[in-house]
Amino acid sequence: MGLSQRFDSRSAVSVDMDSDGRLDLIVAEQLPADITLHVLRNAVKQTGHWVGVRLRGRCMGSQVTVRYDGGAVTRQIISGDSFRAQQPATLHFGLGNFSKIKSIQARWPGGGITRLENPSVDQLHELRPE
Ligand SMILES: [Ca+2]
Repeated sequence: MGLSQRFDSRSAVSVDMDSDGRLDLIVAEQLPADITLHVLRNAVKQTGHWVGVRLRGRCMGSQVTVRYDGGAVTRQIISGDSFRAQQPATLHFGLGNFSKIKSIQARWPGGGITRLENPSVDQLHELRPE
C-alpha cells in the first residue's frame, strides 16, 4: 500500500471503500485539539479472487461463513477493534485462486440463518435476515 506516512494515530478501520476487492484503510490522526482522517486507497495490483459480504439489519455479532471446495472460512461482525473506531457491517474474504464458492451463510444474533448458494465471486453481496 505504500504506507510511509508518520503521524500519531490510535484508530484504524479497513474497508473496501470502492468495492474493487482491495481493502483500503482509514486512519485517524490524533492532534491535540483535532482529528484528521487519512484515507489510504489500496492501489496494489489485484492478485486473487475475493468476495465481500454486507449485512443489513441488526447484525452485530453475526457470523458469516464462506464455503468452497475443500473448506470454509467464518468471520464475525464486530463493532470495533480499534480505539474509537467502528468497523462496517461488511466482511471481505480473500479467495486466492478459488474462482467459485459453494455458499455464503450468515448466522444472525437472533439465531436465524440466511444462505446464498453459488454466489459469484469478485463482487459484494448483501444479506438480510429472512
Ligand atoms: Ca478498495
